Order: sequence, then structure tokens, then C-alpha cells
Amino acid sequence: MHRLRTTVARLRPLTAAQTAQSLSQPRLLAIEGGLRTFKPTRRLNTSVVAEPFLNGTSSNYVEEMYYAWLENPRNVHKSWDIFFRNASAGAPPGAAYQSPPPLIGSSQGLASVRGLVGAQPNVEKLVEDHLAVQSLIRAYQVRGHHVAKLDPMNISCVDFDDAPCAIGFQNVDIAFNQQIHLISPGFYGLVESDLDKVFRLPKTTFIGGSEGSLPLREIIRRLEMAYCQHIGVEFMFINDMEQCQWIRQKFETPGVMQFSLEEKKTLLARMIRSTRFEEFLQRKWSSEKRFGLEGCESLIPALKTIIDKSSQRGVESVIMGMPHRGRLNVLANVIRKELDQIFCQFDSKLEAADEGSGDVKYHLGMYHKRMNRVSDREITLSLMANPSHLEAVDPVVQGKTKAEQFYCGDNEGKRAMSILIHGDAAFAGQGIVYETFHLSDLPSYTTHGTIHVVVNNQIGFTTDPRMARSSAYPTDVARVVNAPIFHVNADDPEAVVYVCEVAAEWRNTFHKDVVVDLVCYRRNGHNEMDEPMFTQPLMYKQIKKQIGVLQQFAGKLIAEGVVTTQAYEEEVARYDKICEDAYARSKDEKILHIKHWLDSPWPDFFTKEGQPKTMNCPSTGISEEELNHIGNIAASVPEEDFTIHGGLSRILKGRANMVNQRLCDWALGEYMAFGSLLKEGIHVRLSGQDVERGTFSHRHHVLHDQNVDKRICIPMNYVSPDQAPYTVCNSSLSEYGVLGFELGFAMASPNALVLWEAQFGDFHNTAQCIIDQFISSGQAKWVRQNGIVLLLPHGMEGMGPEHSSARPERFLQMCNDDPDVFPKLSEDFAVRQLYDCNWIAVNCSTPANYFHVLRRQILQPFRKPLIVFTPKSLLRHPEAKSSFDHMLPGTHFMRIIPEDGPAAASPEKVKRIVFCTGKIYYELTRERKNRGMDAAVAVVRVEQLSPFPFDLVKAETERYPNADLVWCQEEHKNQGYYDYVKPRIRTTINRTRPVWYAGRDPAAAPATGNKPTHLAELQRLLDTALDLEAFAGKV
Ligand SMILES: Cc1ncc(C[n+]2csc(CCOP(=O)(O)OP(=O)(O)O)c2C)c(N)n1
Ligand SMILES: [Mg+2]
Repeated sequence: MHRLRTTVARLRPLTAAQTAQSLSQPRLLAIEGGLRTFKPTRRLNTSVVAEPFLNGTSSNYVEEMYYAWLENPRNVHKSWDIFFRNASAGAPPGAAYQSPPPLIGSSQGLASVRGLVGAQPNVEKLVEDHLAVQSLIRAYQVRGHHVAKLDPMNISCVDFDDAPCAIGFQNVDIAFNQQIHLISPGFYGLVESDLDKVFRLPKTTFIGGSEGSLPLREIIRRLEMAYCQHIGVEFMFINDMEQCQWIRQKFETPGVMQFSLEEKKTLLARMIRSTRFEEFLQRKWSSEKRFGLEGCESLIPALKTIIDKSSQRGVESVIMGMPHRGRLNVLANVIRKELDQIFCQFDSKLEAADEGSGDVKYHLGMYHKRMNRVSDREITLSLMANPSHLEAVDPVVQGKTKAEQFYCGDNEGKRAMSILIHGDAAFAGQGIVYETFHLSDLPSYTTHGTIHVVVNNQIGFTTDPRMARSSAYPTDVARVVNAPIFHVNADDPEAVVYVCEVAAEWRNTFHKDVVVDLVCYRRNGHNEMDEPMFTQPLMYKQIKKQIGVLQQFAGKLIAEGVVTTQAYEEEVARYDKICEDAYARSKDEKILHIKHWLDSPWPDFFTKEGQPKTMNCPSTGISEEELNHIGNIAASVPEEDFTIHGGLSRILKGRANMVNQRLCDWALGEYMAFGSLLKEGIHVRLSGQDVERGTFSHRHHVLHDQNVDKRICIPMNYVSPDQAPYTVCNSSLSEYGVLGFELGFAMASPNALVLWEAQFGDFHNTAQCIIDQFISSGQAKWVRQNGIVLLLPHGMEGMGPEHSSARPERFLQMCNDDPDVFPKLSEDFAVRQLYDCNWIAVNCSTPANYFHVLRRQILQPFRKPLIVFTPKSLLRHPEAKSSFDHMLPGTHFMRIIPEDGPAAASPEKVKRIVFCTGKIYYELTRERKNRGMDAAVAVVRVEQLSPFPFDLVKAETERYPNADLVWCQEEHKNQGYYDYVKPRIRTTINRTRPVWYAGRDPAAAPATGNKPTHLAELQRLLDTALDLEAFAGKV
């Protein structure tokens, strides 16, 4: 740190207040001659009940009025004039007062007030002083957090230096001597002598408690207590009056932050656990990375408070996501993972009992059902496994939470909720945080409020906040969704717990996001091996002087008499013994079971041992009757008096015609798959940008009434009375967030088909982190299966470098099947191969095959991610239609589609096998026909690219003994499938023959933007593929 920062207390005037200030110009003149003082000589005796405005706290004000009136009745407002005249004439209580003429609603009223203000300096001063006090209160509410003592180190992480301060109201150090001074010229003209004047409090504050007026001195003192101590409340940007009032009440009401003896003891016990756990690990494994919590030990009571309070409000399941910092502590002391299971993770000699590569201990997840002692209710806590990529787990947690809510019919988020824990640098820096926030209020994505807790240790690895973010706080991103932000000094456990109570109540009242910013420090380096003095010398000199929070807090409670020193020490010894005992037990563990770290078990889906119940996949075909039924639904508008667009009527008519002809196009094939699964009780959820209609206007799963706003109809939900519900939802324009969300949704249950569709396949790369870190490697790292489906529109159609390629090469490169080993074939080879792979990649050329592969996703006895490269022009291609015959019982997904034309009839005459995948098949066969080469060239479609159908490709190569082998693709040579399929085809033929290439040349961009070039390239590659001499003489 090149300089220490100190918090500068600054309050700036507000727009409303500025208006008040401009109104107050005459007033300054009025008081120039010095302050008036009023010496009351007699009191008014009037019943407060009958005239409630005459209560004790307003007496100063009334007296002021009274003496002004005595001086000259015209000094006061007419209503006061009448009142005092009546009272002096002996009117009984309640009879003296007559309501004043209305001020609002008529310009005449306003004009008369203006006249009054100008003409009567006393009233004017009174109004101005009240406005000033109101502005003062508001200034505290808006900016009190700027001056709150949030930083345990006193090295502020918040830099307001750049914000000019037009008027100064200096922070009042009430902690010392209760002395309050206003500096000249004071706040909007309020000066020292105003401090003892009593002011009526506006409705927008609760500092009065049961009192409606207070002396200014007390107003300031209470505001300082509410807004400028260890809690900084940032909420005035929220544009909902009720919510603002709710927060004010929680923080302003006098005495609101009080704890019973029992609560203090529980808090101390939690602080002991949190602190001593880290100390224990440090003692036993001083040279191991664990990303300890030292400096933010109050995170543990913070989370436990949130969970306790939420459980009391009826929450049964809490899903958490968090980064590395303090994760082991959370597992041990919040989720209550057995300590020996945690400690044995430090034993490097432990043998892995499960498949896969496993992951490091501070990434693993956990699921635990237990009784919550505070609420006496059962609660399930899960901590999601996550990759190192900070914040990537955020949308995944949201998706899983949404799914839990969905499956238990919890439409308001009363039973399941999420907590996300963040680091300060990551929260500010990672865009996924913003993307996740933007899901928070969308009907199909909301989890009805997430509680965010930021471990704000004011550093990210070696980078301090001045270099890490441009906002004052790391939490500013939350303001976009109007989430209140509670900053709190983490060295004050009571303040932390209070703030967490309010956060939990907020979430369970308004069902909106809220942020708790634990301002703390990091006692060690980034991990326990790092030397922080290299880069943060001043900060760490300060940290070395810092007394640990437990020691401070225990000292406080001992001084208060809440516990004795002896009781405290006994509690510490008790927990230390728990750790020692668990440590001894952990030595007995010889095997590491990653399965014990599952965050989302599917107990009924697998056998007790966690294996698939069978290794078969039944036929994925459905009956003719069902095809007809679903087809008719797809062609209908099942609601009465529902007017659809004329163009859509034509589309539906076209569907009806296809059904009559026993045909399916792509959209209808998808309809058949979804509809049949729904009928079988499988929930289907399709999410992504514009999926309801479909980017290519082919799907139309949501019909819109042309005459009634917001009236929609989803025919898919009319398939059968006892069907599962169908969710189809247009998403926000986020790939990273939404794909992460759907992945999380798919985690919750194996009995759902969850699909995410990219608008165009290439856009998946903004979600690359979810694909790389979760989808392709999730099972290997966390032994957790997932059946998410990615639909990625792909194809070179002359649309230019964007929108063309879903980058199949990237997905194929991440497949785990060995290109050089021909697998052992068995009867269940096809299923076993699927079971062994990390994910499935297909490029279907027919609607029937697309239908089958979607159904297979559910009918196979395990779950694997499925990547589907989906077509664009094929959606309407007249040949890309499938007969019902290919979808009937007994049919199934075809991993390859062999040649079935003249070439197949006389295989020995075939000179070439052209292997291909996807849409190029139609271009190839058209060209082959044009050239009259149907008998000479066999075209074989590889529909399942990965796991590679070694067995079937081998059979095809053997079927045509005199043919050379060509791989044809429309993509460039360094892209597409070539690098993936070539070594695998070579393996199937024992590397005896070459595999020639027909496709576009290598290129940097996926496609040309020039249509003639596109067509020329296409023609050239077709020429090569069908020119039987093209490879003659080559080796
Ligand atoms: C997406 C991503 N980028 C970079 C990193 C490397 N990295 C690990 S921890 C860390 C600093 C995190 O700081 P902060 O979020 O404040 O958490 P803290 O470690 O301070 O608790 C960085 C940059 C990462 N894990 N993930
Ligand atoms: Mg940090």
C-alpha cells in the first residue's frame, strides 16, 4: 500500500435538500442579526389527548409559536393565530384548534404559503429548520455508511476522496464524551445553538421510537448510533418506499440491536469454533494450503444466523455456493461435515475409491440433512462443489435452488433458498456476478431472493482494491437490482449477527436479494504459504498489530459478565478436544470417497452402491397413436377464442399436413420428443434466448393472442391431463449465467430433460467456463452426473464468420475417448461407451434421430451431458424430414446412418466411402446424384461423433472393400470434426488405409462473409469429395 486511507466523514447535500436550501435564502438574512431566544414566562395548559400536537416533545416549538404570536399575531400562521386567540379566550381543550386552509391541490394555497414564508420570518425559520433537520436525517440515511467505522484495520477500503463535498457536517464522536458540535456554517444553516431545540421527526425516520419529536442533539446522536458505528447501511437507492421504511425501522429504532445472555453465549461458542478450527489446522498442517478464514472468523456465526433465522421462517433447504476462503471452516462448522472426513483430506497417501480425477479439498461439495437447534426444524444444507473459477458457481447455485423450489411446488421461495458467498475482488471483478443478479427477478429464473455474503478482506491475492475495481465498494454491482447492502465491521460479531438477522428477514419478507458485506482483513497471505509483506507491507504491519476478533469479543463478554474467564477457557478446551479426537479418528481412514462429498445425490436413481440400475437403453420409439396425438397438439391452438397470427396459422396447418402424411420436420420431431417425455412424467425445461418462438421462427411453443395483451397458450402443456409440466422460457441475454443456471437446474433431479439453446452456436463461447469447468469435467471432478442438453445451431450458410460455427472442434477436443485404442466390443457396447464418456456430442441429420437422442437422454440409465449441433437451413429442408416409421416402437437413435441407396446394393462396386456429419450430407448426395455417381460413392453419416461409434464405422469400412475413405466436412480443415474423426477412423481400420480430407482449407475465421466465395468453397469441397481421382498418387 503506498498510502493508508482514512475514512473522511463527508455528507453531501441532496437534491431535495438543495431545493430547501434555495428556499432558505431569506432566512439567512433573518438570522444575521443574531439568534433569537425565547424565555417562556407562562405555560399553556391544554389537554394533549384533545390536542395531540401539543405533546411534551413539541412544547418548545409551541412555545416559540406562542411568543411569536404575542409579539405580533401576524408573525404566525393563521391557524396558530386562531388557536391562540381561542385558547386565550378560554376555549376548552380540543375546541381551540381549527384546521388550516389546504396547502396542496390549489395553486392559490401554494401562493399563500409562499407569501407567508416571505412575509413572516418566524414561520419561515421554523419551516427551514425542519427542512434542514429532515435533510440531515436523510443525509445520514443516504451517506451514513460513508462515515461508519467499518474497517477493523482503519485502512478504509472505500475511497470517497474524489467525491466533492459541498457542505460539511462533520462526524460526531459520540463514543467519547457525548459532545456534539456543529461546525460553522453548519448543516443547511443549523448551528450550535439549534442543538437543544426540539424538532418534529418526519415519517421517514424511526429514531424517535415512541417519540414524535426530539432535540436536535438527540436526533444526531441517534442517527450516529444507527448509521455511523459498525454497520453501514446502503439502501436509499431502493425505489420502493415500503422497503426503505422497513430497513430504516430495522436500524433506527432505538435499542433494536440487543442480544439476550443466551444469544451472546451462543455467539461466543460459534466464534470459538470458527477461530479454533483454523488454529487447529494451522497447528497440524502448517505447510498446507487451506485458504483459512483468519481475519473473518465471524463469517461462521454470520452464516449460522442466516440459516437459523431462515429455518425459523420455514426454509427447509439452503443451497450455498462459495469460493476457497474459509470453505473448510464452513464445511465443518456450518454444514457440519464430520471433522475426521475433513482432516483425512490432508493425508496425501489416501487412495481414491471413486472414478475420476477427484478435486482438491477446498472445491468439494457437501449435502447434509440435520436438525436446526434454534428452530427445532429439519434443514438440508448443501454446499455446491465448484471449480477454481471464481463466481462461476453463482448461477449454478441459483439453478439448483430454482429446481428444488419447482419440484416441491414452492412458488414463492419459502422452502428453499440460496446463499452465495463471495470474495471482494471477485465480486467486483467477475461479470458473472452481474449476469446472475439479472436473473434474480425473472419469472422463470428467480429464486425469490438470495443472501449474498462478501468476505471483504480488502485484498485479492496481492492486489488491493484501488487496483482491482473502480467502484467505492466491492458490492456496488448489487445496486442494479435494488438489493440493500449491509456493510459491517467483521470485528464486531454482534453487529455481524444483527445484520445477518435483518438480511434473513429481508429475504424472507420481500423475497429479494440482499448483500452482507463483511469488512475484514486477511491475517495471512493469499494462502498460508504466501508472504503478504512483499506487496502489502503497511497493511500487514497493521494486521500484525490487530488483536484477533475472538480475543476481543471474549474480553468484551467477560467484562460484561456474560461469561467468566474460566467458562470461556473451558469452551475453548472442549472444542479443541473435539478436533483432536476427530484427528485421531481420521488416521484410520485409508480410502478417499469423493462420493461422500456429493452436493446433489440422486438416491433413487442409482443402486445403493451408486451404480446405474441397468446397462440397457430401451427403444426410444413411441406408438403411432402417440405420434398422431402429439402431432395434432403441435398443430393446434388448445384454447378457446384465441386468435393467432395468420402466418402461424399457416405453420400449424403445415404441421397438420405433415402429421397426415406421417412425416416430421425438425420442429415436429422435437415436439414429439418433448411431448412424449412429458406424458411419461418427465419435466422438460427449455431455456435460452428467444427459445419460445425459436431463433429461426420454427418452434412456436408459445402462442400469443393477437388481440389480448399477454395472453399466451402453450399447447405442449395440453398433451395429457397427468403430464409433467413443460417450461419454456426466453432467457436474459446471457450465456454464462443462463447455461450455468440450467446446469444447476439439471443437477437437482435426474428425471428432467433440461435444455439450453444458444441463439447461434458460436455464442456458447461466452459460457465457456461453464462448459469447461462443469459440463465436460464435472463428473470426473465431483462424481456427479448431469444430463443437461446444449442445442447449438451450427452450419456454414454464407452468413459470415459469426453465426456459422458452434465450434464442434472445441467440444470434440474435450471428449475423453481414446483416438488410438479400438475399444473392446461387447453386447452392451453402445450403452457402456456412453456410460464411460464425459459427454455425448451429436450432429443429427434427421428429425427422427434428433427425436431419439433427446429421448435417450432420459431413457438411458445414467446421465451425461449432451451436445447437439443443430441445423439452421435443414429446419425447412424438404428432404430433412422423417417418416413416423423411424420413430415407432423398436426404433432407436442411429449412431451412424449407413448408405441405403444403390451403392449399398452393390458394395463391392463402390469406389469411395464419404463419411460426413450433419447438413453437408444433403449437399453431397445432391451433387452425387447430379454427377450420376450414386452407385460409385457411398455416403455414411456419423451422427454420434462422441463417443465415437468405432464398431459401426468399422462395419462400414468392411462393407465396401474396394473403396477409399474420405472425411468430408463443410468446415475449415483446422475446425469441425476432421482432427477428431481422422485418428479414430484410422484406428478402426488398423491404420491400413489413409483417410482423405474433403473440406475447406485451414482458416482463422470460421467462415467467409462473402457469398460467392462461400459458394465457390462449397463447390470445391464437393468436387474433391466426389472426384475419384482427387487423391490418386497421394500418400
Ligand atoms: C476467474 C478467476 N480468475 C482468477 C483466479 C485466481 N485467483 C484465485 S484467488 C484470487 C483472488 C481472489 O480475491 P477475493 O475475491 O478478494 O478473495 P480472497 O482470496 O481475498 O478471499 C485470484 C485472482 C480465479 N481463481 N478465478
Ligand atoms: Mg479478498
